[in-house]
Amino acid sequence: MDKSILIVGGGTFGLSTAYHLAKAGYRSITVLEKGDTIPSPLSAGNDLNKIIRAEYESPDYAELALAAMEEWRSNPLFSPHFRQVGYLLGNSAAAPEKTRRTLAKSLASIETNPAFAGQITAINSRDDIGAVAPALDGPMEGWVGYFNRQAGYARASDALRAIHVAVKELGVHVILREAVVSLEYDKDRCTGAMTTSGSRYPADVVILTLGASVANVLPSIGRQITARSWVVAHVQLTPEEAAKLEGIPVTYSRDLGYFFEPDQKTGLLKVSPSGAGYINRGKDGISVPLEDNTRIPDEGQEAVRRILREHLPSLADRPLIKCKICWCADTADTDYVIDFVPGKQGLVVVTGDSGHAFKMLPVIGTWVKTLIESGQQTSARWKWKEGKENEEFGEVSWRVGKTKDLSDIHTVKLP
Ligand code: FSA
Repeated sequence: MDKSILIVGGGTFGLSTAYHLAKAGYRSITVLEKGDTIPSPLSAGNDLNKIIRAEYESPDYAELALAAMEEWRSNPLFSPHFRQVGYLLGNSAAAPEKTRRTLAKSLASIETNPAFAGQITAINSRDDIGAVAPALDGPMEGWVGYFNRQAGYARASDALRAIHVAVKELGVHVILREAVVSLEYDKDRCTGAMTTSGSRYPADVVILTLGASVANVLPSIGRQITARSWVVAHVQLTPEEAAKLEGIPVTYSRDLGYFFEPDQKTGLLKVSPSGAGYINRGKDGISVPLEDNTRIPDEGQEAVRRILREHLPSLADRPLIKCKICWCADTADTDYVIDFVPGKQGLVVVTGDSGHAFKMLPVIGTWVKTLIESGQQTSARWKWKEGKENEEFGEVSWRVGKTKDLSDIHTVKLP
């Protein structure tokens, strides 16, 4: 508790870590955030919505997600930002074998888990869709999957704002506009960090929670973390249109992409195409995020419209607004990396979200606390993955297609 803690990165992982350490009684915690606001423009959590679901092929993650969901439901810090509207997960008629198999595994994993008893409805026909989501008036012919009542979404930016307020109340120093340029060492011990402003932040434990940008500060992690991005777009609804879609489930056609209940305050509806994502490989072969995330691949627009045509055709020709690419820190096996950096003392990484971590916001920090206090990562899956090349790995079971490099394709900035 007397150890001073420096958390580099004020996003989903960083704020959850600060929150749980502060709650546990750590008295000297500083969070450095490069962006000028929280949620930071650089954070993947800076998003209207994120999916909250607990079905995982791996029972371990399912258990963690169920614990997180319990917090989303019952902890007053998180519950105002959670909407348990259910999750309609399936494949369109055109879906490839791969996403059909994934879906079958996902369904099998929850059918046998008592935590989901009575929550799941198989969807085998257009009428079945109408029964659980009557407001979806697109063709969805041949669309099959299931509806999981025990799921929904978080208003992600709102949740980050709330946890930011909470950590400040707990005495955490959150410093904005401070970008770390280098870590400081005394032999093998990490003693703190230096920022672009020339300030030094000494600490007993330095925790890097930099998401997709982590290789900028710790290049040696570049082989196990690949910055990979997906297109996010929104359409503007009128208040009447938004009201009609109030309460629709998070709907994810594995082969096409997903969308959320529109935000009733702003009328914004978020849509995101699936696929294998976009990287930005520099000269050294390591993919790191682009500075500007507001340009999207041309093909992203058509992919968004295709999702709308299939599910909500009256919105399919609307202008797409607030478009961006959202950067994830991908690992080859989609496991997070939560560990001490080998060969260094006092230096921890918490990264590798692999596009499935926001739901864990309420609990991530508890894992980091356990790591720091036990002095080693006992869970094999979250260990530093020395030597594991993060090359082509289209084999992530829920993704289809091939990753593209943004420098090989045309991108566009929409208004
Ligand atoms: O945990 C979740 O259900 C979020 S998946 C959202 C997504 O866009 C993926 O579909 C995509 O493959 C990538 O992992 C980024 O996150």
